Formats: sequence, C-alpha cells, structure tokens
Amino acid sequence: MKILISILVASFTIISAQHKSNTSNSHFAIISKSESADEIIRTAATIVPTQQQYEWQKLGFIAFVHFGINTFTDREWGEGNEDPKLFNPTELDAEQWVRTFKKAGMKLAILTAKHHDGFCLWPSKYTYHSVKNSPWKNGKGDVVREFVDACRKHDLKVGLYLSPWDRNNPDYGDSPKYNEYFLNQLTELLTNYGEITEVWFDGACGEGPNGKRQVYDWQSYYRLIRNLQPNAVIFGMSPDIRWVGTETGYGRDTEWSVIPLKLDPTDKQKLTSERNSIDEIYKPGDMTDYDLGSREKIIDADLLFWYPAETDVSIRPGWFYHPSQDSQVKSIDKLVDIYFNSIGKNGVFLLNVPPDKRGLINDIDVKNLLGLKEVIDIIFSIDFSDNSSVTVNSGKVESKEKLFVKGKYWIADEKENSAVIEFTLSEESTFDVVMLQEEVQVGQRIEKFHLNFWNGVDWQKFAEGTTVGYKRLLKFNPVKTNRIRLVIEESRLNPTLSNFGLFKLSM
Ligand code: FUL
Repeated sequence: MKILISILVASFTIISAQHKSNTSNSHFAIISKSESADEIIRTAATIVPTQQQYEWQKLGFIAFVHFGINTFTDREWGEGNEDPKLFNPTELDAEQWVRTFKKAGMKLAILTAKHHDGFCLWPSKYTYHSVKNSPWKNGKGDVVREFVDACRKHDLKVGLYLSPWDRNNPDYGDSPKYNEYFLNQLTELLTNYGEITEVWFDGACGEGPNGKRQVYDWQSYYRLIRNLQPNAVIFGMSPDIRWVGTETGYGRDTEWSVIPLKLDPTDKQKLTSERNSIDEIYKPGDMTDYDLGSREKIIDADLLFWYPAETDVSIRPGWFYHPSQDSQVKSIDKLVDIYFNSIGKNGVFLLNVPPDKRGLINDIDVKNLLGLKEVIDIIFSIDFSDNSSVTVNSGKVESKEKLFVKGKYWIADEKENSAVIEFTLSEESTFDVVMLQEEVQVGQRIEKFHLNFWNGVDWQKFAEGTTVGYKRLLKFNPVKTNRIRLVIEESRLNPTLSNFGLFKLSM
C-alpha cells in the first residue's frame, strides 16, 4: 500500500509539473500532492471557462420545453408502453413557443426530443415509438424540425434533451446494444438539425425490461457529440455544465464554478491539454451538496475544473403540462425572486414552460413569463451608479465607465487579495439592488465582500455576500446615499470586477 502511495505521489507530481501552465488559462488543473493549501487555492483561482462554457454562461436566461407523449397521458414519467396514436396536438405551433421565449429575453431553448418513455418527437428510424406512428400530420410530422426552424427564424439557440433512460426500448439494460441505439439517435439529432448549442442529459437510470441495469457509455456519447457538434456544451452527466442540485430555481449563496474531482490512478495518463481530454476521466458525482467548492473541499482535490451551474425549474409544479395545474403557474413575483436566485447567484436560469395538448403554451404561462420580463426590464433600466466616479483603495479617481469599458475589467494589483472600491454617485439616489460581476475569464476569485453606504456621519453596512462569479445580484432594504463602498474582504487571488450596478426594485 505504501509503495502504491509513493508511486501515486510521484506521478501526481510529474503531471502537475507538466500542467503548471494550467495555473493560467486552462479549464482544469491536476493537483500535485506536494502542493500546499495556498498553492491549490491560487490554482483554483486561475481556472477559467472554455470558450463554449463562457458563451453559454453569457446566455443567462434560457427555456426548457417538456412536451411529448406525457402531455397526452397527463403523466410526468411515462412507462414506454403508450400507444403512439395518443400523440395528436391539434394546433401545434412551435413559433408561438419561440416567439414567447424571444419576447421574454431568453436566448436558447431546449426541447425534450425524447423523455424517459422513449417516445421520439422526431421520426427516428430506429424505433416505432415516435411521431411517425401518430395521427399528427398523418405520421409525417417532426416536432424537432418545427422547433429548430422556429428557433432559427427568431434567432434563438437550440438545445436538445435526449433521455438516456428509455422505458420503451427492449434493448435497454443490454448495455452495448442500447448504447449503440442511443448513439444512433444522438447522431440523427446532431446531424439533421444544424447547430445544437446544448445537449441535455439527466442521470436517471432505471431497471431494464430484462431485469438488467443499463451501463451508459458516457465517454462514447461525449466523443460523438464533440465530433458532430464541437461547439455544443453538454449538461448534467458531463464535465461541461452541472446541475445546480435542486429543481426549485434557487442556487446557493456560495456558488463556485471551480469544483474538485477525484481521479483514479490511471486517469492522469489520459489527460492532455486538449479541451476534451477531461471527458475521458469524468465521473458523474453528487451535485446536491450544500458546499461544492469551498477551500475545505478543494484542498483535497486530485483535479480542479471549471464546472458552472445551470439552475432548472418549471413554471408549473410539473415538468409536463397538466390541466389540473393551470391554477398553479408561478406568479410574476415568484419568477422574479427565482431570477435573482439563479442568474443572480452565478447560474444560468433554465425555465421550463410546457406546451399543452393543443401544442401551445397556455395564456397564463405566457402572461407570467412576459410579466417577469417586464419587471426585470424596469428594474435594470436605470443604473444609479452610471456616471459615478470611482476610487480604488483611495487611489486616483476614475469614471465608472472607464473602469468597465466594454471588454475591459478592473483587477487588483498582484498579491492584493482585498480592496475597497468607492463609488461617488452623480447624485443622491435610492436603490435596493446591487449587481456585481467578476471577470471569470481570468478565474473566479472573490470569497467574501460587503457593501457600505455613507449615511452622512459614518460608513454603514447594508449588504454582504461570499462568491460573486459571473453575476451576483443582491436585494436589500432601500438605501439613500451618494456614496457607497464595495469592500472585497477576501479573494483567492487578486480580485477582478467587470461590472457593477445599483438598481431599484420598484419605483
Ligand atoms: C429529471 C427528469 O426525471 C424529469 O422528468 C425532468 O425531465 C427533469 C428536468 O429532469 O431528471
């Protein structure tokens, strides 16, 4: 055992030396057993998103569309034995969905091409369980095609959900056979519908009809996706985008995008500087933990990687449409609160809005979704910190606009892990929301901050937080002042700030 440990220690050290360049501009870093806790923290602070992860993060607000045989059977999880003839939307209009999403400010939409029941919304040539055996458009219809066309027309990016768990396929549980089936279906979806920006995999893995448990060949799925859609990000059971860990829409107060991964001894040989080499060693882990990326978690890591959170939630209690839930559509206030707790907590907000049996999104869902957009637009229409003058650590005075000129960001001097950034507003204002953004393209660093305002006599604390990441929104009791201070108390490395704003919830 001791010998094994020494071999491991030696080889970790070598790999770490090869990957020393990872301490800047890489989306993962192997941690050497000889690295001190301080060194590991610094390494964590220099891990950055891939271009694909960064582009995805900037989308901010995206749509989920659960639609399929369950819509017609009034279920959440179909068993796979449904008659395809039940699928018969009378007024399906994917443009109505996409127009609504576009108006709501969403930038990408993800459709459940196949849910756990195995029913395919496109005429897959590998199964009878699809739209091709439904009366809809006499079996000549293709919901995926209509959805993709509508997204292209209205300039939304496209995502597809393909459930690995398939309760219809007789080969499910016969692992190699089913994996081949799954790859064939992925190939259909990734070759016939143009650019796909997000591939969505959930981790459900039920019992096969033959009593055997399916072993998914994730690595072969990733390879195929990287090959057919190199710019796509993969959600869930992949190393690109992680599930935030809850379906409530509420992310963590402390949400790190750099997360540890345990390695098997042979894993390290498979890692190169290639973006996708992490695919070969990635193992899905539990994402529901309260703490995923604190100092305590990462100092024990074998590998650290950029793994940002997607916060999924449905506008209704269920993921699929159920007439009985028409009165339970989330209110505008609730959606606004979720917005602050998803996008505002370093996540991407994935909101499910399920079409009904007609194939249309219901009026109440449309109304509340557009209501959310209206409120958000009003809140963020006036930034009370525009035209303020800024000093950092009482240094020279700059304009806020100069500090955050598009594409630029403020960064503290090397070795400075704290800062006091003071904004003098152009006039006394009342606000109750602050927005902070770090320049994640150099790493996520800020660990603790608070905000003070000048009450005429003293500096008074009015808000505080831990992580910032791509975006942090904080709500607090209204504050009236013309001077405020952002105090970055702790940062894993010299902190950055790429944007700052002060807003008012309602006028
Ligand atoms: C889960 C599924 O089991 C639910 O039905 C839904 O699709 C949700 C988004 O993911 O894992």
